Amino acid sequence: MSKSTEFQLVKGRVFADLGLYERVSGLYDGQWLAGEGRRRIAVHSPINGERLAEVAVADEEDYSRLIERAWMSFAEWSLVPAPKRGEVVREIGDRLREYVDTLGLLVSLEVGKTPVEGKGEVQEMIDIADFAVGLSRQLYGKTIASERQHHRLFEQWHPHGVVGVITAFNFPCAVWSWNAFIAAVIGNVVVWKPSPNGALTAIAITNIVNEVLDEQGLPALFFVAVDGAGEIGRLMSSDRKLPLLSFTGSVRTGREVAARVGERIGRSILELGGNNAAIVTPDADMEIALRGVAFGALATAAQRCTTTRRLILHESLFDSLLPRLIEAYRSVRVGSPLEPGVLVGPLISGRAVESYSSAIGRAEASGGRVLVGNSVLALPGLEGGNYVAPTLIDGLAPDSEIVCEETFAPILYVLSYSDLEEAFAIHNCVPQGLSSSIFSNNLREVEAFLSVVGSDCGLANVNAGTAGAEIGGAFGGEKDTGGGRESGSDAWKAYARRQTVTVNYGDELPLAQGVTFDVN
Ligand code: UN1
Repeated sequence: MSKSTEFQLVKGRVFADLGLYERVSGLYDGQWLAGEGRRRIAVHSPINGERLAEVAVADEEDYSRLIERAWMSFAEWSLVPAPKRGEVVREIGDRLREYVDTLGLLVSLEVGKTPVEGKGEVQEMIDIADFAVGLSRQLYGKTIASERQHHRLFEQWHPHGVVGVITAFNFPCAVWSWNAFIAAVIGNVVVWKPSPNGALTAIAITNIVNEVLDEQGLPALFFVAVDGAGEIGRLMSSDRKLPLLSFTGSVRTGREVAARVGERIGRSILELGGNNAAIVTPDADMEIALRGVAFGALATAAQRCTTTRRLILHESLFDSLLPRLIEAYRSVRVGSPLEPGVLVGPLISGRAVESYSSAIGRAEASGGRVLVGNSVLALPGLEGGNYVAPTLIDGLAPDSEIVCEETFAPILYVLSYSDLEEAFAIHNCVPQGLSSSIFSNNLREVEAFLSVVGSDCGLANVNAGTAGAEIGGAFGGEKDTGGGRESGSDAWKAYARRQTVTVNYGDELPLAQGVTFDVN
């Protein structure tokens, strides 16, 4: 079977199963809005450049109506007891279980992940749904000992209202669900602006989750507005009717979003770029280090914000571990994710391929040496796809401009260190602070890495790669990464407003701090 026939077959099966068409609406405000008279954007597969569908996008008027409807839903949903809201999210998680394979394949078609990674992403949604169900019975507030007699002091957590979620192409559904399911059990309603490159996945998910709500006679809670040229994103950032906005994307756009949200004194959760490093010491288990670095640096074609972009290698390992890594880079299969054995799929767009080439050019101009890679690949039968060879570069200064930037492409900078203090200095010298890892079986090295003088990132891994976090922990990073936390642990608190309550049940009015104020 030719690659193109196989692609069409997979597409036909996925579209039929998920109720997608060649022309779809990218606007759900309680119902799918008809595309007539609306602008459309085309969604292309990065696998072969084929047009998957045309999506009708929202304009300003559509957006205002959508926000109005979302607040109407909130009035109803916020009165449902939290454990009951949890039950609804459980039903949603169960429904998603029925679609793991096809949704996973849609992720492959639309953003180029391997099916196992696409499926993993849908699994991540199911996991967070389970987490949110448990959370729906654990939205605890504290009771605090009051200093005044016959007074009760406690705190409670209320939903914000309508929460905006802007997601990137690279995790076209998991990142939305981290926000959406947790926000929903707290009582919020969610408005989603997906990346145009992940629009079909967003549409399919929105269909599935609202179907469950509809069956239960509940109002729509998960709204979606696909954006044509950034205007919906801008409206969301400036909109006081979105008290909280969660944004995942580049540092550059994140700065704009944060400024707009800050201007209106709203709240934001920022999940911006990473520039994650793995330190490998002479005391590492080299098999684990090799696999951990390769997965971290190559999975999802290096288009995760947690991708390993810098390898900080002890100078003694340049003759042993590095040649093995070069060999792994040489032999890893790049191609259509639909083909068995392929580990590295396409980049999302032609522009991403250009940034790959330009980053390598700049690295070479700064004294970098390409050890393997540096080629844009034209693969037979996949002419319209965006394929590049995974690239290793050494010889660069750790603080050189290109090493300090996040390039969303499979380029790994290999940097050398001689003592651990130097490794930490190199590690922490970039502006981003998302994920980090150390490969070592030496307790002292590991604990130093985890101490205050070690990794300055939001995520620290020991003998595990920088990518591939579980949903149970809070996810996010420091410095230019934006400080936001999503997913597990107590990240839910960002989706709620805390209210400190004082109740006087006595027959006097004692004042705090012993203040007296007698008016008669
Ligand atoms: C992202 O790249 O935006 O830890 C999120 C990981 C995934 C999530 C990445 N669970 O790599």
